[in-house]
Amino acid sequence: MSANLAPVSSPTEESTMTDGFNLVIDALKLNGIKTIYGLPGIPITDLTRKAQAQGLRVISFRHEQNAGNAAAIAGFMTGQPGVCLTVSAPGFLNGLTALANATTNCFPMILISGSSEREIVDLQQGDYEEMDQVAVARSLCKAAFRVLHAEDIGVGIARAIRSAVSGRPGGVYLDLPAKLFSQAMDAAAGAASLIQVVDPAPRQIPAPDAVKRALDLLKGAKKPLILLGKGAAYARADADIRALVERSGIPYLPMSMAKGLLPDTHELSAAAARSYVLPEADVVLLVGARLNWLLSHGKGKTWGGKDHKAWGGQKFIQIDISPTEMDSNVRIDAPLVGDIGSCVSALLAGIDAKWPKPPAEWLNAVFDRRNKNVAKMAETLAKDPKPMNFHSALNVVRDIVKANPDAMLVNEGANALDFTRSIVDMYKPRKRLDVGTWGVMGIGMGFAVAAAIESGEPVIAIEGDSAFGFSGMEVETICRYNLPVCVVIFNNNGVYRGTDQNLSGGADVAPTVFVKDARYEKMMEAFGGVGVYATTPAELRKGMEEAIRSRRPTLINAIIDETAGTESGRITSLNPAAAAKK
Ligand code: ADP
Ligand code: TPW
Repeated sequence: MSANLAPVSSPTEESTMTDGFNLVIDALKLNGIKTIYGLPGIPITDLTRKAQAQGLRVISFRHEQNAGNAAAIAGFMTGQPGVCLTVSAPGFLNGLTALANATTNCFPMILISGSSEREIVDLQQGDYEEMDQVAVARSLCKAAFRVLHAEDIGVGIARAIRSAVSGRPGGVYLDLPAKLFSQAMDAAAGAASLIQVVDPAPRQIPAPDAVKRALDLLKGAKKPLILLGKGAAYARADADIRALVERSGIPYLPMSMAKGLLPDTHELSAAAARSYVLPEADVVLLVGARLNWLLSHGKGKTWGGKDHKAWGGQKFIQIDISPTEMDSNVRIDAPLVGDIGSCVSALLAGIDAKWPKPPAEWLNAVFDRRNKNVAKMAETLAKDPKPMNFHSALNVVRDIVKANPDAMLVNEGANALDFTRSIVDMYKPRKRLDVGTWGVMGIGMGFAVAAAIESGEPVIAIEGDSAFGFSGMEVETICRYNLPVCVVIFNNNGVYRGTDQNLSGGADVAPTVFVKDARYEKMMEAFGGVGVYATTPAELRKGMEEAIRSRRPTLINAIIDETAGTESGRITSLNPAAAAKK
């Protein structure tokens, strides 16, 4: 270690001074942060070096958006804010998409960015990478702070942590101008200025009358349904949520990232009867799920309404930590505001052995429908078409995940997303990580890296070929850190599929079409990982089994029928032109 990198955080006889670099690192460590996801450059290169020298793990990416996505999903997985570190203006902007996405998904994350000199930025005198970053970030995150003096670093980091994890979690921006890092101060005073945040995400206990209102409504239901969202997964109230479902005997539906909160094979799962239960249910208990577009805003035909805007007649009970979420789309008859752990345990206290199970008529109708759909799907999965299609490929992934329930599953694409979500069962909480509330492409490799780092488990990333392209360069990162990531690209030669024609008849291919038979597996080989070209389910299975066994970075180029995909996957309702073509 060179002299200028020696830790000076703990005062010794020789060193009674500290500086901004060390105070930032000490403040993060004091608050249990173990990993920084980032990309070095002016003015934070030394911060990354010193952080590594002082025991933080620094995971360096090839693009800040991927580092940001890694930090965001680390926040979801651990409940602690994930930290992303970027350079000024362009690096900051690259990280900002991930910060906004984290906020949209309620993932706790802190984007720390170096920035240029305030005096020059504010007079717009044209500094290196000049930008008023706090002003830009503010509208895209929960909170944005700037620290100008070394003695305020402790407060700045404490505020960032609290803002990220308390209440509804989200993204926080922390601006650290270049000059801050070299500011020296007395080491003892510096240490005293740091704050170890006490109870960063305080429980929020629901009001007893709100609990009673919810229980009364639920008890009177003839066709009750529980809807679990990713907030329920985030809340880590796994045992109580399971008890709520099992003791009440109410069928439940998991949203995408809530899959596995109870095993998808659970007898009360209504996942395979979604289009039946949503319009039929009379009382719906939402647990950490918003009535946003993913749930058709709680109204319209999906919910049995007579047209796309009409209320379907359901009554809603909603558990959420954010009071203003209530009534955001339809009336919430029984709002239950508080943290999910406290709310669910309060409900459980009222659900005793005498609790009336839902009418058998409802349960039979739901499970008949589900069992029929499961049987139909089993038939489709058993087919072995040539070329391989989404179903025959996912039949393999489904088996591999079943055999490796601790593995993390990352998933993005359109068809590659929708089919994986419905075909691949999850068995444990917080194992499925995907495009979330925005349906954003580009989370793949960032999520995969963080999933491996934070869990230590093998990671399977099921990627559309278009989706993969947004973060594909991070296969180098995966190889560099030798992470047990198996990327499976469902390669159908384009966005959604590979068969579109140029309507002008000109020489350019259609906007959705890629190079045919692209050899993505060679990208992994280029950096020392394992590449597999798979045209059959057997080859795919062999490649995946070997990847999980060896824990070596692996990329499987799974060749899928290029006619197999539907435009926009299953959200054609938002793409009227594609819907008309169906
Ligand atoms: P999904 O997309 O799975 O339906 P959403 O992201 O729409 O889920 O909803 C998650 C909800 O969970 C948000 O409204 C958020 O406020 C809420 N939430 C997150 N963590 C908690 C918690 N610990 N307690 C209560 N609500 C929470
Ligand atoms: C940041 C729009 C939604 S899905 C998709 C795009 C480009 C790719 C679908 O093709 P893919 O999957 O991945 O090959 P498949 O299985 O259907 O063939 N930019 C961003 N986010 C989104 N959602 C888009 C564009 C989009």
